[in-house]
Amino acid sequence: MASAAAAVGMYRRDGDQQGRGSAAAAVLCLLLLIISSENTAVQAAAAVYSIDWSFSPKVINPLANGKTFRAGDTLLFKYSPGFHNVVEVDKATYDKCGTPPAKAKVYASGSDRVTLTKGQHYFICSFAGHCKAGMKISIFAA
Ligand SMILES: [Cu+2]
Repeated sequence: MASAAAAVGMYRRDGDQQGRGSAAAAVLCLLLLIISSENTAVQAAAAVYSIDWSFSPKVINPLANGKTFRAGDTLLFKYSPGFHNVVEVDKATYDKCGTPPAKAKVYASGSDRVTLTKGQHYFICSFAGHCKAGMKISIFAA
């Protein structure tokens, strides 16, 4: 911080005390801006995105259009319980709509909340034929 202010001062032709002072103030303002924008980003990350979990699943929340999902965001899968489920699977199972591994997490309430961790996530419905009919979604969280 102090060295950054000095470096800015060095490039000023006059190099007077007032110049150094305002350069330091500018650096301080910049730091405050960076800190406050980081806080805003953290707050924006805690979003809940409802998903219409169907044969053509889509994110209902219009704010999600063109948005990046972030670690900490929650997906809320909405569907009729008993008719579908949500299973988080690996990429291979997702790609071929295979049988989920025994350890795969199964959600079946019809209003399932999944908080995203960083990385790529794969969800399918494991009811016979549903995944192949389109009931699958892959979501990346930054
Ligand atoms: Cu289904």
